[in-house]
Order: sequence, then structure tokens, then C-alpha cells
Amino acid sequence: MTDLTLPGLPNIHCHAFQRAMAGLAERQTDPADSFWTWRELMYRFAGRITPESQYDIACQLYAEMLESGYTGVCEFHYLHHSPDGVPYADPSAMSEAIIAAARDTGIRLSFLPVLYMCGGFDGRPLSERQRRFGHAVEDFLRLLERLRRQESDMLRVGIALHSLRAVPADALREILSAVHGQSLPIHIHIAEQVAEVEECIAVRGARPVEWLLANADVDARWTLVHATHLTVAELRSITASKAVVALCPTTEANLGDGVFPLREFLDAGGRFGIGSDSNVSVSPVEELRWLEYTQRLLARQRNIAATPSQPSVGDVLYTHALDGGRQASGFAVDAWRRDIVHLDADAAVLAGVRQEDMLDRFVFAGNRPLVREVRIGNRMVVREGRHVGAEGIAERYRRSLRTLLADG
Ligand code: NGQ
Ligand code: ZN
Repeated sequence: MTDLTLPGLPNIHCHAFQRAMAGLAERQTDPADSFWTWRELMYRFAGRITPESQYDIACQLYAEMLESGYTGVCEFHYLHHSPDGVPYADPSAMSEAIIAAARDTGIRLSFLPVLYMCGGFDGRPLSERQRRFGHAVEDFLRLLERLRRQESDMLRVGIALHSLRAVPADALREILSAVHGQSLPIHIHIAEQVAEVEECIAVRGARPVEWLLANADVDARWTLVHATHLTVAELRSITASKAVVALCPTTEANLGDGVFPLREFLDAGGRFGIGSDSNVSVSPVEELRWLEYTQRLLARQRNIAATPSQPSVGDVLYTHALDGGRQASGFAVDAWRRDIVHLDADAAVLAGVRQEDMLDRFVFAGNRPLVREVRIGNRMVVREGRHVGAEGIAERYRRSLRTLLADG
């Protein structure tokens, strides 16, 4: 009998609030629409999120993640203050909304408050719409302290540096020395867009990954998000550092970022995990499939992630996403062993499945949801394919969305 259980997969990059704008940025606003015009729309949307809507959106999203087989999420959280940039009476109100949503849905949370200080490589001040993201280093460390007191077997707290665009060099050093020697996850967006690489070269005299590796002790605590645009030397130095790369294939496609050099990276011994990032898709199957398919389209070949000794593409992708994802999450491997996903033995696409092709059929055989049951420790969070609290969560989400969209 084929065993149809899978270890729960970590989703290592997520901005929960963006789920509520999925499908709302697909109309042309300019013939030269790009990542940067999308970002303006996203900022406008971000400006309307309250602690209450943040909670409702995150509950719906996390319930959907569990239904699709993700059992943990790294939330890269930067909507800290009220829309005009003034901290809420409780300065961690927005963070607490995410933490509560994870607790109430039962997903494992690696919470990453984001340090966001300036509007570009030249150190320009935050724009009006970016003000709610900002912190001085000292205030950020205070928030971090407060959040870390809540850590538990289902909550890990780390830090995120938004990007080299948003964190000046001296602040980066200050933060890293404040967490020196502590074992906590450190995530950063890097080298996602070509314009970002070019600006980094112009202002700092080096490419983003090159600059980071020369100016920070990047090690296994680190997750480099996207890292799309790499030279061979940068690719090798990432693998030597033991850092994980967070690949977010559906978002990277949606935003027109570029294609990550997967084969070269795997050949060099690289570690990766997957992230749903902007949440245009909430499905590990779709992320893994896009990851492989973009490679095939570029190379005009098949089965790119596989090797003669590891011929199953699904197996290679899933195993990497699991190992890299666990590392990036900051949870001990033993904690993850409690997360079990049961696939639907009655699903037609799994008929006659053999153990050695189970992951290929999971990833490459269509779009019907195959997850039947999910357990995290003793808690059953998905039963018969549905999150146990799905109805009430969806009702609150619909109400929140109506208000949000009406305000627009
Ligand atoms: C974010 N998302 O922080 O949500 C970013 C856009 C930026 C992606 N990079 C903002 N995919 O990078 O400045
Ligand atoms: Zn991101």
C-alpha cells in the first residue's frame, strides 16, 4: 500500500494583507506596467488595512494555506502603524492581529517584523504611503523584544530587513550586532528586479547579493528572498554561506521579476524553500510546478530539477522545499515532524499511485485539491479537505472585504 501522507510544507515568504488584492492588479494602468506600478497600487491598498481587517484576511489566508498543505508560514510583516505613520495606541496591534490569526487557525508561525527605514538606496525619506512601515532601530528593537516574549512551540520570532533599498548600511550593522550570536531567522528581500540591481551598483558600488555578503555575516540563519538576478560568483557565495533562498514562483511571474537559475544553484549545493509572497496563489503545488516549468520554458528541456540519482522532479522539489523551508522557519526539525498532511486516497489522479511517483502525481497532475486531512501535533486543522473553522472565517472575511473594497 502506498503511504499517502506528506510532511507539512513550510511557506517561507508571505505578506498576508496582499491576499485581499489578489486579482485586483491585473488591469493595465500604463502600457509600461511593471513591478513598480504594481507597487503603487499595493501601497494604496495597504493604506486601508486596519488591525481588524488584517486579522480577518490572515485567518482566511492561513486557513486556505492549511487546506493546501502548508503547515507553517513565515510572515514578513511591515504594516506596523496607522496609515498616517503614527503608531497605534498598542504599538504592536498589527503584529498581534497576525499572531492571533495564526493561533486561531492553527498554523505554525514564524513572525518576522520588518525593519523599513528609507525609500531607496540613496537614503531618501519614506514616501507618504510608506510611513506606516517605518521604525527607528531603537523602536524596532523594542517591538522585537515584546514579540519575543510570546514565543511558544507554535510561534517563532525572527527579524526581516525589508531590502537593501529600505535599510541603510549603518542601520543594518546596528541591527545585526544587536542580534549577534542569537539563533533567530533573518530574512531579506534581495535582487528581485533588474532596476534594483542597477541602483545598488550605482550607489553602493556592488550588486545587492555581492554587497550583502561582503557586509554581513550571512549564515544558516539567513533567508534571501527572491535572489533572482545572480552572477555565478554570487550564486556560489550564497551556497557557501548555507543561507536559504526563498523562491516565490507565482509572485515572481505575476510581477515580471525574472527566472531564478535553479539548475546552477542546485549543482552548487544550494538550499531553497518556497513562498506564496503576494498570495496570488495559495498552493504549494502551483509554486513547485511553476518553479520547474519556467526552467523548462527557458531551457527547452524537461525534468530540470532532477538528476540521474534523483530522477523524480516532484520528489527533488518537495524535499528541497521541506529542508530549506524548515531551516528558514527557525523551528527545530522535530517541531515540524508533528505536522502531517494526508492526501485523498479516493482522488482519481492518485489511482494506482506507487510510492516512487506519489510526489510527481501530487505536483504535476492537475488542480483538484488533493489534501484531505491536516494535523499539527494533536490538533486536527483540516478535515474532509476543509479547515475546521472555514465557515465562520469565510463569513468574517467577506464582511471585511466588502468594507475594504467599498472604501477604495
Ligand atoms: C513587498 N513585494 O514588500 O510587499 C514587496 C514590494 C518593495 C515584493 N517585492 C515592495 N514582491 O519591494 O519595495
Ligand atoms: Zn515579499
